[in-house]
Amino acid sequence: MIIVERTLLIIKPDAVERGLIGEIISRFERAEFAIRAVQSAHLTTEQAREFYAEHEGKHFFAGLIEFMTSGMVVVIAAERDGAIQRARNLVGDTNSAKAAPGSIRGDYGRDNTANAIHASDSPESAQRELAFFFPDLA
Ligand code: FUP
Repeated sequence: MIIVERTLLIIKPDAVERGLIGEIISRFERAEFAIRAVQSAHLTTEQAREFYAEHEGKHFFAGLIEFMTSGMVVVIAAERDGAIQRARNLVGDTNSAKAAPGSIRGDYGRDNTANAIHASDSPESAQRELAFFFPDLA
């Protein structure tokens, strides 16, 4: 049985600023994801802190919030079977320097923080993150 799954992607400020929205969305479309919702946003500090609440208290938290609120982002609900793990594979390692060539972070990320894209890391995270940005999505 094919289980269609949704995941939440965020094209981060570094990638938006460099004109990579189309390129990144194309990678997901070529990988047979269906784009179900897209929204551009400039996150407030409150939104970024809530979205990344699990990282509060970590050494990189302040820098992460500063970066995520530094410019426009594009938030995407993307769907296909195995969407969460498949998206993580396309995205690559958190640390762009370690991410495989051909992965989005490997090709476009700068470091551990400015790493081009977010993708939900589990079904629980996907559910929470999709509800956070797209509460009306069926
Ligand atoms: P990921 O799921 O790959 O985005 O990675 P994490 O959930 O571990 O981290 C979430 C975000 O925190 C990363 F995308 C960027 C930021 N981060 C840092 O800024 N420095 C670090 O050392 C680790 C993570």
